[in-house]
Amino acid sequence: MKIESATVIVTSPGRNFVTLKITTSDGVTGLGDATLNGRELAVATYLSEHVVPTLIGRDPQNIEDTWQYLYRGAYWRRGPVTMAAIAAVDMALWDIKAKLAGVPLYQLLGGASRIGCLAYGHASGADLPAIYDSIDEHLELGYRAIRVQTGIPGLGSVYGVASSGGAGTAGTVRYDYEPAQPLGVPSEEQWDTRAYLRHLPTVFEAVRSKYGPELPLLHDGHHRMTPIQAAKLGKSLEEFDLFWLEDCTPAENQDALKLVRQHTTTPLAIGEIFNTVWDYQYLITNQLIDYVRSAVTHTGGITAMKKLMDFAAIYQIKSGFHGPTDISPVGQAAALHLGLAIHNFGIQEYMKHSAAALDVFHTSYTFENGLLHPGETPGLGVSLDEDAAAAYPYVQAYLPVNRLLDGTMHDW
Ligand code: GCO
Ligand code: MG
Repeated sequence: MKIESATVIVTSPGRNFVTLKITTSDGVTGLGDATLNGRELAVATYLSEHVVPTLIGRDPQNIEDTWQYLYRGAYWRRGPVTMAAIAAVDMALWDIKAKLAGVPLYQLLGGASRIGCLAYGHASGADLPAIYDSIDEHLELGYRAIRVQTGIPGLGSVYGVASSGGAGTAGTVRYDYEPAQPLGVPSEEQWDTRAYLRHLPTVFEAVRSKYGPELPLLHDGHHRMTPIQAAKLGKSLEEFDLFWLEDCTPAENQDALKLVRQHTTTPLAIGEIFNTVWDYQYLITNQLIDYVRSAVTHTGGITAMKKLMDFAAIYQIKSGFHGPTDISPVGQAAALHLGLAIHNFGIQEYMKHSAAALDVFHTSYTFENGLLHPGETPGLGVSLDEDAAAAYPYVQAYLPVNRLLDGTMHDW
């Protein structure tokens, strides 16, 4: 059996997605997600110009060899574009292998370790009443764990807070939060870390007292704090028992996380912008994080993430795979098969895709009683309607940028 063709499909049903479709000489097809929010065409071009020509004629069953061929063979290693491209190939080959075996992919990864994957949803609001409404909506949808993001008095639009009527692409669908916008240039948001550090604990105090001690609550700091600020925040949130504080610092200076750890027992989750196990080596071996936040889509696919999670398991570090809507249904399915199979699953981020996206991608995963399950369809369990995809051409969209009140560029 050989790889006969590989095509890159860029479609924008409400937001952009990049999908690789591999077809074998036996007519079996596999799908992989290569979506990199705001930089989609870089990955699409990397795939079509540099990767696809080298795939034709290869044995689709040799997944590890193909992974190493693309990683080592490029000479230029790592980085989000390269690793998203490798991830797409890897997912598509696992999809094919599981279809050939006639089993859902998780069976090839060791079988199910649980009945389903606990999901968390995104609740947000400009103020407490809006946050309560959003949490209530999520609880009604069945979520059993909730991320809470809040507006900050005195600041305009900030990360993580849905604007009413729908933030982001096309402005038609309310995702609870969808950051990339088709504005020609990135929108500009404002930031004031001191105001945030003052306000956030008051929100968690109110939410915790309204919803009681059981509900797992999460929060995303989105890389905005210095280590000492993060330490202070983690400490001030301790009494509200967060499931995790995500991306408290940019984590480029990984040693700095020691300072955060010394000051707080609030669990830390980091890694959505990481793309290889090497980005985690120091954090894992020094036990500076509790959850691995990578997306299967951005970290070299299932092959690489399985190894990364096995490494993390030695240190009792669990998964918290990145799963906002910029991970396509294909990437989300890959995360669910892996999450169902590994022992050290922690939680899965889940925002339902828009109706338009689900018109293009047909999924077999389910969400019931707060748990996601990848379904029993052989392979990844996602198909792509290419005619529907063609009706949604690419729309240039950018993630926002962030400035402090005096105009200084800050981490978004
Ligand atoms: C998350 C992330 C996202 C990112 C987005 C960028 O925790 O889900 O921080 O909201 O901002 O993936 O494209
Ligand atoms: Mg995040």
